[in-house]
Amino acid sequence: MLCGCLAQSAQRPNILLISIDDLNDWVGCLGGHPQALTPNIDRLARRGTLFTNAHCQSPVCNPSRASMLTGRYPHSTGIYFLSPPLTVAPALKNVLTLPEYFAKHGYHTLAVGKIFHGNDKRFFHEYGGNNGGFGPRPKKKISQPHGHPLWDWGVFPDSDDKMPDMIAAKWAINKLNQDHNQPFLLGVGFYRPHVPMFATQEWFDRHPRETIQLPLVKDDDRNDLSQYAINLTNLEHVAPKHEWIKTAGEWDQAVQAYLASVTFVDHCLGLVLDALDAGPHARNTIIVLFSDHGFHLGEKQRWAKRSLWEDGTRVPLIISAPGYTASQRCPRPAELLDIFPTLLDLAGLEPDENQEGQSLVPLMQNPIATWNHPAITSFGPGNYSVRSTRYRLIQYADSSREFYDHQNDRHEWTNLSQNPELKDLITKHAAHIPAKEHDLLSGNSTGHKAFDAANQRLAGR
Ligand SMILES: [Ca+2]
Ligand SMILES: [Ca+2]
Repeated sequence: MLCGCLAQSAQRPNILLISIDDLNDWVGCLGGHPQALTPNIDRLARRGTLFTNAHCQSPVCNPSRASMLTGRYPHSTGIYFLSPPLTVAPALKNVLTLPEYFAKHGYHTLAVGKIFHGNDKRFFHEYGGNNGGFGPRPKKKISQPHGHPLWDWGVFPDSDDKMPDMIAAKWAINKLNQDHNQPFLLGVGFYRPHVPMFATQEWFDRHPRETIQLPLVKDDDRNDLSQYAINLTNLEHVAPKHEWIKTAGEWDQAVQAYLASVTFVDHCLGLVLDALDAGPHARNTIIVLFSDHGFHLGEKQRWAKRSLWEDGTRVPLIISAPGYTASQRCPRPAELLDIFPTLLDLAGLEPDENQEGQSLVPLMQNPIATWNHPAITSFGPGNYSVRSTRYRLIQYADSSREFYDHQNDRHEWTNLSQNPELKDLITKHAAHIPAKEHDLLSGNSTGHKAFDAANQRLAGR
């Protein structure tokens, strides 16, 4: 039995798992911004299936990654926000994370950069370091004097070689050029476009300031939201206020810096893909690319992550595997926690019935197959989004709701939750809101503070 297993494992496909931090749908092939320049993500999409309706399980790094890497929803583990780490969650006590699971089944596991939200080293056989994480910072902020130390944007440093993402790409390239005795799982976790939105002059030159188009924002967009929704997505957040960014004349510069950061990270990805194609593992490697959540750049008069709207939840997700059809676009809802069961399926490993996601292989075989699994995202207990192929329902802890029709309203400007003709459809979506949810594990993070602040206002305190 064991011998058979080992013999099989030698032929299993390698896995290249690429994570990009805080990348929304401003990607050429997703069309989220007309000026997004991502030739390498686009070419990866052409060799596999692009899930055009993919969503995170939480619009915050730590819970999104904890969910994706364990195959469990935040509402099943209590990890809703930036703390605590997944290692302390009682519900995950005996759960193997994705690299640990593959290691147990004969894989050599390696990573560089940010795959987990911290502590990557303990989950992989080999770890190439974070190499400075969010990257070098100038002595004095470039764009603005106030706020969180990471919140800055502009041209910096003077060489790509000083960027952790470039160092990570080179580490990964070296590993891809080597022969391995076992199948490998290689994680490459890029940090940009996460703040600080710094990149060298070259990448800013690809996006000249005078040409920058701002995202479409409707001034009265928030008039059909509950006060709870506005509070939850604004109180106690660390991002700069939209009003400040506008009046300080920084909006176009921040958009330029985000686009430049995305084009830079896309360049790093391209180097890794070139090395894979030129090396010994070109024909037997599955590639998965994802971002951990979306990002607002002014939409709904706010910035950054931590929202249940399309800007907060939609992510790039591309899966390319040997023998599967290339250049496919799948409009069915996909979730990041589907990655784990999908990889088990593609690698020929037994499904793990405790996984809460679905293998996406049926959608790689037929991208428009019937699919009754909407994407569920939460932001603290009681706050859920349910995204189907066409619609999004949001229900907050105060029972207020939003309902959007993406066929006619891709920006989610018109809340249809009070439309009597849609009552049945809304009820159908609401049936997917979890009936049971894990308590919020305690921690000290922006998410905890925003959640507490919104709930205190609700209680009239
Ligand atoms: Ca992130
Ligand atoms: Ca609106």
